[in-house]
Amino acid sequence: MSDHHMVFHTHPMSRGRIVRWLLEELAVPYRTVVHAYGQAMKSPQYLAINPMGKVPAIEHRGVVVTETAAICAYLADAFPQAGLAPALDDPLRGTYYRWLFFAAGPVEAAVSAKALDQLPPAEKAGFVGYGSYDLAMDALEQAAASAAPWLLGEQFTAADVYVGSQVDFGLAFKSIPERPAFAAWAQRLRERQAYQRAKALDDALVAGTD
Ligand SMILES: N[C@@H](CCC(=O)N[C@@H](CS)C(=O)NCC(=O)O)C(=O)O
Repeated sequence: MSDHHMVFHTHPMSRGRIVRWLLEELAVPYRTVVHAYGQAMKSPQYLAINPMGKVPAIEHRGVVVTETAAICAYLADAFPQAGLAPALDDPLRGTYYRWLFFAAGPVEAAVSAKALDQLPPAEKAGFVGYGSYDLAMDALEQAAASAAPWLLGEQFTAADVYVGSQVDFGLAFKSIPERPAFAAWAQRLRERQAYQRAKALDDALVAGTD
């Protein structure tokens, strides 16, 4: 197999769904390897790919990329013809990085802490990267409200896939509050053909029909 082949390590009920959507947006060929949760994901073979023993991960051009946000950003740059990243000299690259990193760091951490009932006391807000759950949600709402129709305006990018997935999953799992700006952006995202293709592929894997 050539180095240029893409291998996608995932589980259909995981953050791998985000990467699947991005891959479908790119419309490039890839081979899916599903890893069962538990011991299989902690096998020496898979730990050699991701020492965290977690999915998703990709292998492409002889390189492993882990971390969903990094995979999205990497893939958008690796296939520039798809136009899923702003040009390097485009000032909107700043907006792009800003929301990608905001979602991968503060939003993920705030949502996880809330789900586990582990939110820090209010007086520690200055110490915690996300400040408070409400502060992080208010800033995320600003991002969603600015999407017209996408985070960077007319250009749909990997930031819409990654940050938008946090909103989409958050609404589905009720881990983020229901707000009109979240609902409106999520609705536009769900209408994308690549979103629907990716969802169908992963839902089929979950149902065991693939
Ligand atoms: N920070 C990682 C998180 C990856 C992660 O936690 N994946 C979960 C599924 S969504 C997993 O593989 N859990 C199985 C385990 O840890 O054993 C990313 O954004 O990709």
